[in-house]
Amino acid sequence: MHDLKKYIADLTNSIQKSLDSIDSLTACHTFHTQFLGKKGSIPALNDMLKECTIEIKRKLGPIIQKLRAETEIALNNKIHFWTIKEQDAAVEKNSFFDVTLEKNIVAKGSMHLLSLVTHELEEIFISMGFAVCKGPEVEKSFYNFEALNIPKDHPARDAHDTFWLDGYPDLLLRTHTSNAQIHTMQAQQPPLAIVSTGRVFRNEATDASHDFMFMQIEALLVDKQVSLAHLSYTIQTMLRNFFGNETLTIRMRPGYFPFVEPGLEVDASCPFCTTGCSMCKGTCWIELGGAGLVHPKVLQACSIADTIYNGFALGFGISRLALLKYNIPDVRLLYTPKIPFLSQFNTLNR
Ligand code: FA5
Repeated sequence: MHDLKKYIADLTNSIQKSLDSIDSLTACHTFHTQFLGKKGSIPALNDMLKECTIEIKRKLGPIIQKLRAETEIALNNKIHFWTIKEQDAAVEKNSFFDVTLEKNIVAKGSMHLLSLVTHELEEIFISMGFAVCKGPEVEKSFYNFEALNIPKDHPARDAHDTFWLDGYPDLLLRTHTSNAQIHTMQAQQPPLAIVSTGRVFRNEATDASHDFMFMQIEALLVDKQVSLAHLSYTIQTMLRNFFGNETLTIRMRPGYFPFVEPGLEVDASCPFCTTGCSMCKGTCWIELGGAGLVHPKVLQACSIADTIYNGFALGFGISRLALLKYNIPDVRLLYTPKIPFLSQFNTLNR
């Protein structure tokens, strides 16, 4: 036990040193192979633990699990940082232009509208003191469902038609960004405030407002005495900043999500019609997302004392926010390779 404990402590130090020395996306991949990959040092710890007594397993199991979760989050943050840094460097490199060329010969690329909107939303949350983190797109069922109080056979799973990975019974493409809540709370004790954006996947038919792959933004705040007033203020600040001086009407109504109690649905009035259209399915309202106070069972699943702490969470569709802000009539247009359509948004690039 003592030997393994010391080994874990040494490994934690060397993980930290390697993390600090990451200086590129390639280094991120090397780090992943060395520590988190199939033959990496962290999965190897589980093999070592298999040989130990139940008592040692009980003591060291959670420590290994925590090390893994913290390492995954730290690596995801590095990947996020280096992706942006390397993209910026590439843009800068290509921004050289030959003054002797005619103006219209130099074709300029730009960031995709969804990336712009994502950065805009992240910046709003950063200004409110939230930290940015990323959750994995290929996920274990535990993080996508069980830890979020959605056990097997729960009817709420029907709303998340899931892409499971062939040959890996426990792996899926995440159906929402709420998995980031669990990774965060396993790695960090409160107070905490994070925002997490990214792609999510659902095996469902597409229409003007639904796609099988879309983007969400998730925010989570855990502290003492958090109330619906804090949540409502955060949603209002987010939407007010995002839409500028909003002309949209926002409504909140009770909603059910197993991982929050009470739960809310947040809708915006349809900007495309006043009497009902295909976008709002005749209701004149477009659903932006869900929110609520974190369910005590979710805090317990992450070993956070629910008698001391509580929190709020929200999850919104980024694609829907983009449609509303830029009057785009069909979500599927965002993934077309139609340059004339996409380049309309070039002027928004900073
Ligand atoms: C969720 O995914 C919850 N995880 C949100 C949440 C987070 C609730 C935290 C409470 C606390 P829902 O399935 O309703 O909830 O999806 C959230 C939003 O994603 C929707 O309101 C909508 O804006 C967007 N969305 C859902 N399905 C699609 C789709 N197929 N295509 C595009 N956007 C979608």
